[in-house]
Amino acid sequence: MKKSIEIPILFGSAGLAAVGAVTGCNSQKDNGKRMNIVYIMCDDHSFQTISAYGHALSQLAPTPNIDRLAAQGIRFDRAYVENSLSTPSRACLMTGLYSHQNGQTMLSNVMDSTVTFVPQLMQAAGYQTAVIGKWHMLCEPKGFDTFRVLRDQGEYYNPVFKTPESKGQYIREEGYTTDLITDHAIEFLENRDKDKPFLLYVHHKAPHRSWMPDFKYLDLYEDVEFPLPETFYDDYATRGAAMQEQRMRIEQDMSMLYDLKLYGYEGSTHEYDGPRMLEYALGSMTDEERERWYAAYARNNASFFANQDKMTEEDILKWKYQRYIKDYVRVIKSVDDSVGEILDYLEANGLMDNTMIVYTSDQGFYMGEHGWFDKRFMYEESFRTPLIVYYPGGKGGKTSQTLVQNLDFGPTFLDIAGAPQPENMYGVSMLPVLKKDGATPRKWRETLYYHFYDHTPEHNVLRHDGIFDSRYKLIHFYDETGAIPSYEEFFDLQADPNELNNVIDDPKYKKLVDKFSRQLTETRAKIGVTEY
Ligand code: SGN
Ligand code: CA
Repeated sequence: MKKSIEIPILFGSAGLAAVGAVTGCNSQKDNGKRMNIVYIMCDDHSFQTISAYGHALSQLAPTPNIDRLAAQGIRFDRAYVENSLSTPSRACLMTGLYSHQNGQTMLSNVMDSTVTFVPQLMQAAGYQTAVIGKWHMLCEPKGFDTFRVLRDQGEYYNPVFKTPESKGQYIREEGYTTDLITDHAIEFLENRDKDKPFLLYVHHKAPHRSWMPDFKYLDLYEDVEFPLPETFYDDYATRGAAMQEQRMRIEQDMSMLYDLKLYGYEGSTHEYDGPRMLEYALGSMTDEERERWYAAYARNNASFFANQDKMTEEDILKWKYQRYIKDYVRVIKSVDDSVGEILDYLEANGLMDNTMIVYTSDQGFYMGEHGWFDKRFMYEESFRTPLIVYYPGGKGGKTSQTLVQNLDFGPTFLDIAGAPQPENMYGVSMLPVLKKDGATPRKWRETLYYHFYDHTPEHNVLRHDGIFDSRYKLIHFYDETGAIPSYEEFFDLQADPNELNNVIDDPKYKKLVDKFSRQLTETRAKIGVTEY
Protein backbone atom coordinates (compact mmCIF):
# COMPACT_ATOMS: atom_id res chain seq x y z
CA MET A 1 0.00 0.00 0.00
CA LYS A 2 1.21 3.48 -0.82
CA LYS A 3 1.75 5.69 2.16
CA SER A 4 -0.68 8.57 2.53
CA ILE A 5 0.78 12.07 2.37
CA GLU A 6 2.04 13.88 5.45
CA ILE A 7 -0.17 16.68 6.69
CA PRO A 8 1.17 18.84 9.50
CA ILE A 9 -0.71 18.26 12.72
CA LEU A 10 -1.53 21.58 14.30
CA PHE A 11 -1.55 20.55 17.93
CA GLY A 12 1.42 19.02 19.69
CA SER A 13 1.61 19.06 23.49
CA ALA A 14 2.20 22.84 23.46
CA GLY A 15 -0.98 23.15 21.39
CA LEU A 16 -2.94 21.10 23.92
CA ALA A 17 -1.90 23.54 26.63
CA ALA A 18 -2.96 26.38 24.33
CA VAL A 19 -6.46 24.90 24.14
CA GLY A 20 -6.65 25.07 27.92
CA ALA A 21 -5.54 28.69 27.81
CA VAL A 22 -8.12 29.64 25.16
CA THR A 23 -11.02 28.05 27.00
CA GLY A 24 -9.71 29.19 30.35
CA CYS A 25 -11.02 25.99 31.84
CA ASN A 26 -8.07 23.68 32.03
CA SER A 27 -8.18 23.01 35.72
CA GLN A 28 -10.90 25.27 37.00
CA LYS A 29 -14.28 24.03 38.09
CA ASP A 30 -16.83 24.49 35.33
CA ASN A 31 -19.90 24.54 37.55
CA GLY A 32 -21.88 22.72 34.90
CA LYS A 33 -21.97 25.68 32.52
CA ARG A 34 -20.56 24.08 29.43
CA MET A 35 -22.60 21.44 27.73
CA ASN A 36 -22.00 17.73 28.28
CA ILE A 37 -21.96 15.36 25.34
CA VAL A 38 -23.23 11.79 25.19
CA TYR A 39 -22.32 10.27 21.84
CA ILE A 40 -23.95 6.88 21.18
CA MET A 41 -22.68 5.05 18.12
CA CYS A 42 -23.78 1.63 16.98
CA ASP A 43 -21.83 -0.55 14.64
CA ASP A 44 -23.60 -1.06 11.28
CA HIS A 45 -26.98 0.34 12.28
CA SER A 46 -29.04 1.18 9.19
CA PHE A 47 -31.44 4.13 9.11
CA GLN A 48 -33.93 1.67 7.55
CA THR A 49 -34.32 0.01 10.98
CA ILE A 50 -34.99 3.12 13.08
CA SER A 51 -38.72 3.80 13.17
CA ALA A 52 -38.21 7.58 13.44
CA TYR A 53 -36.91 7.37 9.85
CA GLY A 54 -40.17 5.79 8.71
CA HIS A 55 -38.83 2.97 6.49
CA ALA A 56 -41.14 -0.03 5.97
CA LEU A 57 -38.85 -2.44 7.87
CA SER A 58 -38.73 -0.31 10.99
CA GLN A 59 -42.51 0.05 11.12
CA LEU A 60 -42.67 -3.69 11.82
CA ALA A 61 -39.83 -3.57 14.36
CA PRO A 62 -40.09 -0.16 16.01
CA THR A 63 -37.41 1.57 18.08
CA PRO A 64 -39.46 3.56 20.64
CA ASN A 65 -36.48 4.85 22.59
CA ILE A 66 -34.46 6.10 19.62
CA ASP A 67 -37.73 7.66 18.45
CA ARG A 68 -38.07 9.28 21.87
CA LEU A 69 -34.72 10.96 21.25
CA ALA A 70 -35.88 12.04 17.78
CA ALA A 71 -39.11 13.44 19.24
CA GLN A 72 -37.01 15.75 21.42
CA GLY A 73 -34.28 16.38 18.88
CA ILE A 74 -33.38 16.62 15.18
CA ARG A 75 -33.40 13.74 12.70
CA PHE A 76 -30.75 14.32 10.05
CA ASP A 77 -31.74 12.91 6.66
CA ARG A 78 -28.49 13.83 4.93
CA ALA A 79 -25.80 12.56 7.29
CA TYR A 80 -22.93 10.72 5.59
CA VAL A 81 -19.57 9.12 6.36
CA GLU A 82 -16.27 9.77 4.58
CA ASN A 83 -15.24 6.08 4.36
CA SER A 84 -17.94 3.47 4.99
CA LEU A 85 -16.09 1.02 7.22
CA SER A 86 -15.63 0.68 10.96
CA THR A 87 -11.98 1.44 11.74
CA PRO A 88 -11.60 4.32 9.26
CA SER A 89 -14.89 5.77 10.43
CA ARG A 90 -13.79 5.56 14.08
CA ALA A 91 -10.42 7.10 13.25
CA CYS A 92 -12.25 9.96 11.53
CA LEU A 93 -14.44 10.43 14.60
CA MET A 94 -11.46 10.40 16.94
CA THR A 95 -9.20 12.70 14.89
CA GLY A 96 -11.62 14.86 12.92
CA LEU A 97 -9.49 14.00 9.87
CA TYR A 98 -10.10 12.26 6.54
CA SER A 99 -8.70 8.73 6.21
CA HIS A 100 -5.82 9.87 3.99
CA GLN A 101 -4.82 12.40 6.68
CA ASN A 102 -4.90 10.11 9.71
CA GLY A 103 -3.57 7.07 7.83
CA GLN A 104 -6.43 4.75 8.84
CA THR A 105 -7.64 4.12 5.31
CA MET A 106 -8.50 0.43 5.78
CA LEU A 107 -9.58 -2.01 8.47
CA SER A 108 -6.18 -3.52 9.02
CA ASN A 109 -3.58 -0.77 8.66
CA VAL A 110 -2.27 1.18 11.66
CA MET A 111 -2.99 4.86 11.90
CA ASP A 112 -0.41 7.56 12.47
CA SER A 113 0.09 7.45 16.24
CA THR A 114 1.28 11.06 16.39
CA VAL A 115 -2.07 12.44 15.31
CA THR A 116 -3.88 14.39 18.04
CA PHE A 117 -7.20 12.90 19.13
CA VAL A 118 -10.30 15.05 19.64
CA PRO A 119 -10.75 13.73 23.22
CA GLN A 120 -7.20 14.99 24.00
CA LEU A 121 -8.25 18.46 22.90
CA MET A 122 -11.46 18.14 24.91
CA GLN A 123 -9.48 17.13 27.99
CA ALA A 124 -7.21 20.11 27.53
CA ALA A 125 -10.35 22.24 27.32
CA GLY A 126 -11.42 20.95 30.73
CA TYR A 127 -13.69 18.04 29.79
CA GLN A 128 -13.79 14.67 31.45
CA THR A 129 -13.73 12.03 28.72
CA ALA A 130 -14.62 8.33 28.45
CA VAL A 131 -15.19 5.68 25.80
CA ILE A 132 -17.11 2.49 26.54
CA GLY A 133 -17.51 -0.36 24.03
CA LYS A 134 -16.11 -1.06 20.59
CA TRP A 135 -12.80 0.65 19.87
CA HIS A 136 -11.58 -1.38 16.87
CA MET A 137 -8.38 0.49 16.19
CA LEU A 138 -4.92 -0.96 16.53
CA CYS A 139 -3.72 2.07 18.50
CA GLU A 140 -4.45 2.53 22.20
CA PRO A 141 -7.30 4.81 23.35
CA LYS A 142 -5.82 8.31 23.67
CA GLY A 143 -7.25 11.31 25.52
CA PHE A 144 -9.53 9.47 27.91
CA ASP A 145 -9.88 9.84 31.66
CA THR A 146 -11.27 6.35 31.58
CA PHE A 147 -12.16 3.69 29.02
CA ARG A 148 -13.56 0.20 28.82
CA VAL A 149 -13.03 -1.19 25.34
CA LEU A 150 -13.78 -4.49 23.63
CA ARG A 151 -11.12 -6.57 21.91
CA ASP A 152 -11.23 -6.14 18.12
CA GLN A 153 -14.86 -6.54 16.96
CA GLY A 154 -15.96 -7.66 20.41
CA GLU A 155 -18.13 -10.66 21.28
CA TYR A 156 -21.92 -10.64 21.70
CA TYR A 157 -21.87 -12.72 24.88
CA ASN A 158 -19.53 -12.54 27.90
CA PRO A 159 -17.06 -10.21 26.15
CA VAL A 160 -13.58 -9.21 27.25
CA PHE A 161 -12.85 -5.55 28.03
CA LYS A 162 -9.64 -3.61 28.59
CA THR A 163 -9.53 -0.68 31.04
CA PRO A 164 -6.73 1.61 32.26
CA GLU A 165 -6.64 -0.51 35.43
CA SER A 166 -6.35 -3.86 33.62
CA LYS A 167 -2.84 -2.91 32.44
CA GLY A 168 -3.12 -4.13 28.89
CA GLN A 169 -5.02 -7.30 29.81
CA TYR A 170 -8.50 -8.09 28.57
CA ILE A 171 -10.85 -9.24 31.32
CA ARG A 172 -13.96 -11.31 30.69
CA GLU A 173 -17.32 -10.11 31.96
CA GLU A 174 -20.56 -12.03 32.17
CA GLY A 175 -23.59 -10.90 30.25
CA TYR A 176 -24.95 -9.66 26.93
CA THR A 177 -22.55 -7.07 25.52
CA THR A 178 -25.11 -4.37 24.69
CA ASP A 179 -26.36 -4.48 28.29
CA LEU A 180 -22.83 -4.46 29.73
CA ILE A 181 -21.89 -1.42 27.66
CA THR A 182 -25.04 0.34 28.87
CA ASP A 183 -24.32 -0.51 32.51
CA HIS A 184 -20.74 0.71 32.27
CA ALA A 185 -21.82 3.92 30.53
CA ILE A 186 -24.24 4.64 33.37
CA GLU A 187 -21.54 3.72 35.88
CA PHE A 188 -19.33 6.40 34.32
CA LEU A 189 -22.14 8.97 34.52
CA GLU A 190 -22.74 8.03 38.14
CA ASN A 191 -19.09 8.16 39.24
CA ARG A 192 -17.82 11.06 37.15
CA ASP A 193 -16.27 14.23 38.54
CA LYS A 194 -19.40 16.36 38.77
CA ASP A 195 -17.42 19.61 38.65
CA LYS A 196 -16.41 19.09 35.06
CA PRO A 197 -18.39 18.86 31.82
CA PHE A 198 -18.07 15.44 30.20
CA LEU A 199 -17.79 13.78 26.81
CA LEU A 200 -18.93 10.16 26.87
CA TYR A 201 -18.66 7.92 23.80
CA VAL A 202 -20.91 4.84 24.04
CA HIS A 203 -19.88 2.51 21.21
CA HIS A 204 -22.10 -0.52 20.79
CA LYS A 205 -20.75 -3.61 19.09
CA ALA A 206 -24.30 -4.35 17.94
CA PRO A 207 -25.69 -4.91 15.34
CA HIS A 208 -22.48 -6.06 13.59
CA ARG A 209 -22.38 -9.41 11.79
CA SER A 210 -23.25 -12.15 12.83
CA TRP A 211 -26.31 -10.45 14.38
CA MET A 212 -26.62 -12.40 17.63
CA PRO A 213 -29.68 -11.36 19.72
CA ASP A 214 -30.11 -11.50 23.46
CA PHE A 215 -31.86 -14.68 24.65
CA LYS A 216 -34.93 -12.76 25.68
CA TYR A 217 -35.46 -11.57 22.11
CA LEU A 218 -34.67 -14.76 20.21
CA ASP A 219 -38.34 -15.37 19.32
CA LEU A 220 -39.32 -11.76 18.79
CA TYR A 221 -40.82 -11.04 15.33
CA GLU A 222 -40.83 -14.76 14.50
CA ASP A 223 -44.30 -14.46 12.94
CA VAL A 224 -43.65 -11.19 11.17
CA GLU A 225 -43.05 -11.17 7.40
CA PHE A 226 -40.65 -8.34 6.53
CA PRO A 227 -41.13 -6.76 3.06
CA LEU A 228 -38.39 -7.10 0.45
CA PRO A 229 -36.77 -3.81 -0.59
CA GLU A 230 -37.62 -2.55 -4.09
CA THR A 231 -34.11 -3.23 -5.37
CA PHE A 232 -33.77 -6.73 -3.91
CA TYR A 233 -33.56 -8.31 -7.39
CA ASP A 234 -31.29 -5.62 -8.88
CA ASP A 235 -29.57 -7.02 -11.99
CA TYR A 236 -26.77 -4.38 -11.80
CA ALA A 237 -27.41 -3.28 -15.39
CA THR A 238 -26.00 0.17 -16.31
CA ARG A 239 -23.45 0.00 -13.47
CA GLY A 240 -19.83 -1.15 -13.62
CA ALA A 241 -17.42 -3.85 -12.50
CA ALA A 242 -17.48 -3.00 -8.78
CA MET A 243 -21.16 -3.72 -8.57
CA GLN A 244 -20.95 -6.86 -10.64
CA GLU A 245 -18.03 -8.30 -8.70
CA GLN A 246 -18.75 -7.45 -5.07
CA ARG A 247 -19.28 -10.28 -2.59
CA MET A 248 -22.06 -8.90 -0.44
CA ARG A 249 -25.02 -10.83 -1.81
CA ILE A 250 -27.46 -12.41 0.59
CA GLU A 251 -27.98 -15.10 -2.05
CA GLN A 252 -24.43 -16.36 -2.28
CA ASP A 253 -22.24 -14.54 0.24
CA MET A 254 -24.28 -14.96 3.40
CA SER A 255 -23.56 -18.25 5.13
CA MET A 256 -26.28 -20.62 6.31
CA LEU A 257 -24.72 -21.62 9.65
CA TYR A 258 -22.44 -18.78 10.80
CA ASP A 259 -24.67 -15.94 9.61
CA LEU A 260 -28.11 -17.47 9.54
CA LYS A 261 -27.90 -20.08 12.33
CA LEU A 262 -29.51 -22.86 10.33
CA TYR A 263 -27.63 -25.40 12.42
CA GLY A 264 -27.71 -28.91 10.93
CA TYR A 265 -28.05 -27.67 7.33
CA GLU A 266 -25.92 -29.81 5.07
CA GLY A 267 -25.99 -28.03 1.71
CA SER A 268 -23.58 -25.19 2.51
CA THR A 269 -20.35 -24.67 0.58
CA HIS A 270 -19.67 -21.27 2.19
CA GLU A 271 -16.17 -20.98 3.68
CA TYR A 272 -17.64 -19.51 6.90
CA ASP A 273 -19.74 -22.56 7.61
CA GLY A 274 -16.95 -24.58 9.19
CA PRO A 275 -16.16 -25.06 12.89
CA ARG A 276 -13.69 -22.14 12.99
CA MET A 277 -16.30 -19.44 12.41
CA LEU A 278 -18.90 -21.13 14.62
CA GLU A 279 -16.35 -21.11 17.40
CA TYR A 280 -15.62 -17.44 16.60
CA ALA A 281 -19.31 -16.59 17.04
CA LEU A 282 -20.28 -18.85 19.93
CA GLY A 283 -16.97 -19.49 21.67
CA SER A 284 -17.51 -16.97 24.47
CA MET A 285 -20.80 -18.52 25.57
CA THR A 286 -20.99 -20.92 28.49
CA ASP A 287 -21.99 -24.54 27.70
CA GLU A 288 -25.41 -23.88 29.13
CA GLU A 289 -25.87 -20.76 27.01
CA ARG A 290 -24.79 -22.61 23.90
CA GLU A 291 -27.40 -25.30 24.58
CA ARG A 292 -30.12 -22.68 25.03
CA TRP A 293 -28.97 -21.00 21.84
CA TYR A 294 -29.07 -24.16 19.74
CA ALA A 295 -32.46 -25.13 21.24
CA ALA A 296 -33.97 -21.73 20.38
CA TYR A 297 -32.76 -21.90 16.77
CA ALA A 298 -33.81 -25.56 16.46
CA ARG A 299 -37.37 -24.41 17.24
CA ASN A 300 -37.27 -21.65 14.66
CA ASN A 301 -35.45 -23.78 12.08
CA ALA A 302 -37.95 -26.63 12.23
CA SER A 303 -40.25 -25.27 9.51
CA PHE A 304 -37.29 -24.78 7.14
CA PHE A 305 -36.23 -28.42 7.50
CA ALA A 306 -39.85 -29.63 7.23
CA ASN A 307 -40.29 -27.81 3.89
CA GLN A 308 -36.74 -27.95 2.56
CA ASP A 309 -37.47 -30.55 -0.14
CA LYS A 310 -40.15 -28.38 -1.71
CA MET A 311 -38.21 -25.12 -1.55
CA THR A 312 -37.03 -23.47 -4.77
CA GLU A 313 -33.85 -21.39 -4.90
CA GLU A 314 -35.97 -18.29 -4.65
CA ASP A 315 -37.79 -19.67 -1.58
CA ILE A 316 -34.41 -20.25 0.07
CA LEU A 317 -33.27 -16.72 -0.78
CA LYS A 318 -36.45 -15.30 0.74
CA TRP A 319 -35.98 -17.45 3.83
CA LYS A 320 -32.42 -16.12 4.16
CA TYR A 321 -33.65 -12.56 3.92
CA GLN A 322 -36.28 -13.10 6.64
CA ARG A 323 -33.80 -14.75 8.99
CA TYR A 324 -31.20 -12.01 8.38
CA ILE A 325 -33.65 -9.16 9.03
CA LYS A 326 -35.20 -10.84 12.05
CA ASP A 327 -31.91 -11.43 13.84
CA TYR A 328 -30.73 -7.94 12.94
CA VAL A 329 -33.82 -6.20 14.36
CA ARG A 330 -33.76 -8.44 17.43
CA VAL A 331 -30.25 -7.18 18.11
CA ILE A 332 -31.52 -3.62 17.57
CA LYS A 333 -34.19 -4.20 20.19
CA SER A 334 -31.47 -4.39 22.87
CA VAL A 335 -29.76 -1.30 21.46
CA ASP A 336 -33.05 0.56 21.67
CA ASP A 337 -33.45 -0.56 25.29
CA SER A 338 -29.96 0.79 25.95
CA VAL A 339 -30.86 4.22 24.54
CA GLY A 340 -33.96 4.18 26.78
CA GLU A 341 -31.88 3.42 29.88
CA ILE A 342 -29.39 6.17 29.14
CA LEU A 343 -32.20 8.68 28.51
CA ASP A 344 -33.91 7.61 31.74
CA TYR A 345 -30.69 8.19 33.64
CA LEU A 346 -30.08 11.62 32.10
CA GLU A 347 -33.70 12.64 32.78
CA ALA A 348 -33.75 11.34 36.35
CA ASN A 349 -30.50 13.15 37.13
CA GLY A 350 -31.46 16.52 35.74
CA LEU A 351 -28.93 16.34 32.91
CA MET A 352 -31.24 16.94 29.93
CA ASP A 353 -30.96 20.73 30.21
CA ASN A 354 -27.23 20.66 29.71
CA THR A 355 -26.37 17.54 27.72
CA MET A 356 -26.29 17.10 23.98
CA ILE A 357 -27.13 13.51 22.96
CA VAL A 358 -26.07 12.05 19.62
CA TYR A 359 -27.30 8.75 18.19
CA THR A 360 -25.53 7.52 15.07
CA SER A 361 -23.68 4.62 13.44
CA ASP A 362 -20.19 4.12 12.03
CA GLN A 363 -21.82 3.85 8.57
CA GLY A 364 -25.04 2.68 6.97
CA PHE A 365 -25.90 -0.91 6.07
CA TYR A 366 -27.70 -2.81 3.30
CA MET A 367 -30.90 -4.45 4.42
CA GLY A 368 -31.30 -6.40 1.19
CA GLU A 369 -31.12 -3.37 -1.16
CA HIS A 370 -29.40 -4.48 -4.39
CA GLY A 371 -29.64 -7.99 -2.88
CA TRP A 372 -26.95 -7.09 -0.33
CA PHE A 373 -25.87 -7.05 3.28
CA ASP A 374 -22.78 -5.12 4.56
CA LYS A 375 -21.59 -1.64 3.46
CA ARG A 376 -18.44 -0.04 1.82
CA PHE A 377 -20.09 1.47 -1.29
CA MET A 378 -20.83 5.14 -1.87
CA TYR A 379 -24.41 4.19 -2.79
CA GLU A 380 -26.91 5.65 -0.36
CA GLU A 381 -27.62 2.82 2.10
CA SER A 382 -24.00 2.53 3.21
CA PHE A 383 -22.68 6.05 2.54
CA ARG A 384 -25.54 7.54 4.51
CA THR A 385 -25.75 6.96 8.24
CA PRO A 386 -28.49 7.53 10.80
CA LEU A 387 -28.00 10.68 12.88
CA ILE A 388 -30.31 11.97 15.55
CA VAL A 389 -29.19 14.80 17.81
CA TYR A 390 -30.89 16.12 20.91
CA TYR A 391 -29.71 19.66 21.59
CA PRO A 392 -31.02 21.22 24.81
CA GLY A 393 -33.42 24.07 24.26
CA GLY A 394 -34.38 22.92 20.75
CA LYS A 395 -37.99 22.58 19.63
CA GLY A 396 -37.80 18.80 19.18
CA GLY A 397 -39.35 16.56 16.51
CA LYS A 398 -37.49 18.35 13.72
CA THR A 399 -35.91 16.94 10.58
CA SER A 400 -32.86 18.40 8.90
CA GLN A 401 -31.83 18.28 5.24
CA THR A 402 -28.46 19.88 6.03
CA LEU A 403 -25.54 18.01 4.46
CA VAL A 404 -23.38 16.75 7.33
CA GLN A 405 -20.60 14.17 7.61
CA ASN A 406 -18.84 12.23 10.40
CA LEU A 407 -15.91 14.58 9.79
CA ASP A 408 -18.03 17.23 11.56
CA PHE A 409 -18.19 15.58 15.00
CA GLY A 410 -14.70 16.73 16.04
CA PRO A 411 -15.33 20.39 15.10
CA THR A 412 -18.78 20.26 16.75
CA PHE A 413 -17.46 18.91 20.05
CA LEU A 414 -14.62 21.46 20.09
CA ASP A 415 -17.08 24.25 19.32
CA ILE A 416 -19.25 23.18 22.26
CA ALA A 417 -16.17 23.16 24.50
CA GLY A 418 -15.19 26.62 23.24
CA ALA A 419 -11.90 25.24 21.91
CA PRO A 420 -10.43 26.26 18.53
CA GLN A 421 -10.70 23.97 15.51
CA PRO A 422 -7.31 22.82 14.22
CA GLU A 423 -6.60 24.02 10.68
CA ASN A 424 -6.19 20.53 9.30
CA MET A 425 -9.77 19.55 10.23
CA TYR A 426 -11.90 20.00 7.11
CA GLY A 427 -15.18 19.25 8.90
CA VAL A 428 -17.62 21.94 9.98
CA SER A 429 -19.16 22.48 13.40
CA MET A 430 -22.83 21.52 13.38
CA LEU A 431 -23.58 23.89 16.24
CA PRO A 432 -25.23 26.58 14.07
CA VAL A 433 -27.47 23.86 12.59
CA LEU A 434 -28.35 22.48 16.04
CA LYS A 435 -29.13 25.94 17.38
CA LYS A 436 -31.52 26.52 14.48
CA ASP A 437 -33.41 23.20 14.91
CA GLY A 438 -31.75 21.66 11.87
CA ALA A 439 -32.12 24.55 9.41
CA THR A 440 -29.24 24.96 6.95
CA PRO A 441 -27.15 28.08 7.63
CA ARG A 442 -26.84 30.50 4.69
CA LYS A 443 -23.17 29.68 4.18
CA TRP A 444 -22.82 25.92 4.26
CA ARG A 445 -20.95 23.24 2.31
CA GLU A 446 -22.47 22.23 -1.01
CA THR A 447 -20.74 18.90 -1.55
CA LEU A 448 -19.24 15.99 0.36
CA TYR A 449 -16.16 13.96 -0.53
CA TYR A 450 -16.05 10.18 0.01
CA HIS A 451 -13.16 7.72 -0.35
CA PHE A 452 -13.16 3.96 0.21
CA TYR A 453 -9.87 1.98 0.13
CA ASP A 454 -10.37 -1.45 1.71
CA HIS A 455 -10.45 -3.57 -1.46
CA THR A 456 -10.00 -6.99 0.15
CA PRO A 457 -11.32 -10.41 -0.84
CA GLU A 458 -13.89 -10.66 1.96
CA HIS A 459 -16.48 -8.43 0.25
CA ASN A 460 -14.43 -7.48 -2.79
CA VAL A 461 -15.54 -3.87 -3.22
CA LEU A 462 -13.32 -1.88 -5.58
CA ARG A 463 -11.70 1.29 -4.29
CA HIS A 464 -13.60 4.43 -5.12
CA ASP A 465 -13.94 8.11 -4.33
CA GLY A 466 -16.59 10.63 -5.28
CA ILE A 467 -18.54 13.82 -4.81
CA PHE A 468 -22.15 14.23 -3.73
CA ASP A 469 -24.30 17.34 -3.38
CA SER A 470 -27.62 15.95 -2.01
CA ARG A 471 -28.95 15.35 -5.51
CA TYR A 472 -26.16 14.29 -7.87
CA LYS A 473 -23.47 11.75 -7.17
CA LEU A 474 -20.29 11.13 -9.13
CA ILE A 475 -18.37 7.96 -8.22
CA HIS A 476 -14.91 7.17 -9.57
CA PHE A 477 -13.95 3.48 -9.23
CA TYR A 478 -10.32 2.41 -9.49
CA ASP A 479 -8.31 -0.74 -8.95
CA GLU A 480 -5.03 -0.31 -7.10
CA THR A 481 -3.69 -3.42 -8.84
CA GLY A 482 -4.45 -1.95 -12.25
CA ALA A 483 -6.33 -5.11 -13.30
CA ILE A 484 -9.62 -3.28 -13.81
CA PRO A 485 -9.61 0.03 -15.73
CA SER A 486 -10.92 3.06 -13.79
CA TYR A 487 -14.45 4.18 -14.60
CA GLU A 488 -17.13 6.59 -13.37
CA GLU A 489 -20.81 6.41 -12.51
CA PHE A 490 -23.22 9.34 -12.20
CA PHE A 491 -26.63 9.34 -10.52
CA ASP A 492 -29.46 11.84 -10.26
CA LEU A 493 -31.07 10.88 -6.97
CA GLN A 494 -34.12 13.02 -7.56
CA ALA A 495 -35.04 11.09 -10.70
CA ASP A 496 -33.56 7.81 -9.48
CA PRO A 497 -33.46 7.55 -5.66
CA ASN A 498 -32.51 3.86 -5.79
CA GLU A 499 -29.43 4.51 -7.94
CA LEU A 500 -30.34 1.97 -10.59
CA ASN A 501 -29.72 4.21 -13.56
CA ASN A 502 -26.12 5.27 -14.13
CA VAL A 503 -26.36 8.28 -16.50
CA ILE A 504 -22.65 8.90 -16.97
CA ASP A 505 -22.99 8.61 -20.78
CA ASP A 506 -26.36 10.33 -21.09
CA PRO A 507 -25.81 13.56 -23.12
CA LYS A 508 -28.52 15.24 -21.03
CA TYR A 509 -26.22 15.09 -18.02
CA LYS A 510 -22.95 15.92 -19.78
CA LYS A 511 -22.63 19.44 -18.36
CA LEU A 512 -23.32 18.24 -14.83
CA VAL A 513 -20.91 15.33 -15.14
CA ASP A 514 -18.19 17.74 -16.29
CA LYS A 515 -18.93 20.06 -13.40
CA PHE A 516 -18.78 17.23 -10.86
CA SER A 517 -15.56 15.85 -12.40
CA ARG A 518 -13.98 19.27 -12.01
CA GLN A 519 -15.19 19.49 -8.41
CA LEU A 520 -13.79 16.06 -7.67
CA THR A 521 -10.38 17.05 -9.05
CA GLU A 522 -10.41 20.32 -7.11
CA THR A 523 -11.46 18.66 -3.85
CA ARG A 524 -8.72 16.04 -4.09
CA ALA A 525 -6.17 18.79 -4.62
CA LYS A 526 -7.54 20.92 -1.79
CA ILE A 527 -7.51 18.18 0.83
CA GLY A 528 -4.36 16.46 -0.40
CA VAL A 529 -5.59 13.14 -1.81
CA THR A 530 -2.92 11.60 -4.01
CA GLU A 531 -4.25 8.09 -4.66
CA TYR A 532 -7.28 7.58 -6.88
C1 SGN B 1 -15.76 -8.58 9.53
C2 SGN B 1 -17.03 -9.16 8.91
C3 SGN B 1 -17.31 -8.49 7.57
C4 SGN B 1 -17.34 -6.99 7.75
C5 SGN B 1 -16.03 -6.54 8.37
C6 SGN B 1 -15.95 -5.06 8.61
N1 SGN B 1 -16.90 -10.59 8.74
O1 SGN B 1 -14.63 -8.90 8.77
O2 SGN B 1 -18.54 -8.96 7.06
O3 SGN B 1 -17.55 -6.34 6.53
O4 SGN B 1 -15.87 -7.18 9.63
O5 SGN B 1 -16.96 -4.61 9.46
S1 SGN B 1 -17.04 -11.54 10.04
O6 SGN B 1 -17.02 -12.86 9.56
O7 SGN B 1 -15.94 -11.30 10.93
O8 SGN B 1 -18.30 -11.28 10.72
S2 SGN B 1 -16.73 -3.34 10.29
O9 SGN B 1 -18.02 -2.89 10.82
O10 SGN B 1 -15.81 -3.67 11.36
O11 SGN B 1 -16.18 -2.36 9.37
CA1 CA C 1 -19.28 -0.92 11.16
